Amino acid sequence: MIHILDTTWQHWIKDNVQRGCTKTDMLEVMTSTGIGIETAQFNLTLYEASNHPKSNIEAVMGTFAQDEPSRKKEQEGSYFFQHENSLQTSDGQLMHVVMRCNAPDVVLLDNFMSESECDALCELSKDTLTKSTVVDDKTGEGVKHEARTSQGTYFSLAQNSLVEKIEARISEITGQPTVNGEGIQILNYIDGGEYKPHFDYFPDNEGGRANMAQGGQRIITIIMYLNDVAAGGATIFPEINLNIYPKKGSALYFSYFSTSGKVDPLTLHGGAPVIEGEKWIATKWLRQDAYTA
Ligand code: PD2
Ligand code: ZN
Repeated sequence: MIHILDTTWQHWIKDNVQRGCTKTDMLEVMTSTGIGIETAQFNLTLYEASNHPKSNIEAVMGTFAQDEPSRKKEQEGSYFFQHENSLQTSDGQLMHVVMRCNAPDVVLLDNFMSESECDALCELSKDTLTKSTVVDDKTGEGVKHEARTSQGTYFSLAQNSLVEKIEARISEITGQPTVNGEGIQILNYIDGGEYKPHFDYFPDNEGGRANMAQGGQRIITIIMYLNDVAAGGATIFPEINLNIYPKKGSALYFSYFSTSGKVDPLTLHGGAPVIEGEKWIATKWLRQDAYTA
């Protein structure tokens, strides 16, 4: 039967790959000690796969010898959805985990919000929409840019009872205090409106550091889909070839900041152009610490 070899062998494979040994030579040594050929081949393939930069296999492997601590270990505890297929927040909202990816840390929940909550958020914001901005590299201020062609508006924390309820729900599913959240942002995309791929965490430049002076780095994003979109408008993760299509009431969670302070470039993401109809979302960005701007 094929099996995963113990850590001594895993280190042996790693050392020999790094020394430049050929697969054939390694297989010969391994089989000469009594390891079956299929197990030997399997473990070499597993080593290759678990060391690929975009690998998710280390989460399954766990023990495989790596130079860096595994992503999975770094992210443990960073989210709430370790084992649940569904969860109910204390306000009675029952949601289902539709999809989960460990590296990067991405979770899709349906029924995060009711249809009437989605409609109310759109209704409350439709008269205050202005052109969306991106963070300027130098000043850290919001500036208009062709990469982001939506219009939007912000709610302040607990601005009304609905916003307060949604913020409490977000706090429960992320395990983060509500004061660590930036205000909920409502975005509306029409006619080809898009948000080109970007990172939600701040870059290590002047503008980024100005933004991090209060509240620290962004660590988690929640995108809540407030309507169904006739065509286009997916949230895309080009590094992992993942597309999430808007579904009214569902919420997309992703985190990108490890306990050791590293950000995760695999969370590069964007909003694909809306082809037909319009797209409404609510976005919440969570910081490391309390944020009061
Ligand atoms: O509209 C989206 O799907 C989208 C894509 C990327 C929203 C954001 N980023 C965001 O609000 O950060
Ligand atoms: Zn984003």
